[in-house]
Amino acid sequence: MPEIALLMGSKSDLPKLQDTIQVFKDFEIDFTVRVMSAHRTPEVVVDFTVNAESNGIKVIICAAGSAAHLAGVVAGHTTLPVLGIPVQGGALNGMDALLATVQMPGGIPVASVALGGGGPKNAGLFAVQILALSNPELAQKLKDTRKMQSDKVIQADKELQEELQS
Ligand code: RP5
Repeated sequence: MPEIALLMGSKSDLPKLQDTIQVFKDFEIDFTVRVMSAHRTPEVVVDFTVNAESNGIKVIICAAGSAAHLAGVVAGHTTLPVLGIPVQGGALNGMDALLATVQMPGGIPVASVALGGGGPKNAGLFAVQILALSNPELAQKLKDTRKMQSDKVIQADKELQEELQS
């Protein structure tokens, strides 16, 4: 049963969410990915969200661009943790989506990741970190991944020093 739901406002968002999906694959997490829009299919969004907890979902990630209301609407209908991915693109290149996602009113939290760059990947990792609170095996995998990441940087620095000395 999926514990993470990744919702996107449009199928056109999918290419920007590959890093998020890759995290779930890397950590062997059961996840569901859906297209639903706060504007174009609001009833679908509400129906999915009010049933999410009883369907076993523990974290909901919402990705949307432009007037990005998906994360806010979802957060208004659940007490599950909601992460927002502002999607780059459109006339303002995502600045509108960033502000819409991050500037939530008090009482209805949405944890926004960065616009572009590592944002989509970090949304996936953050969701895994939430699940890891009650899953020691997942917690260990996260620690191992961090260690591999650090090792790569240390190795890159070592190689750079060798290049500079040759
Ligand atoms: C948002 O509008 C979607 O999340 C997408 O980023 C943007 C444009 O959607 P399309 O017109 O490409 O379907 O709701």
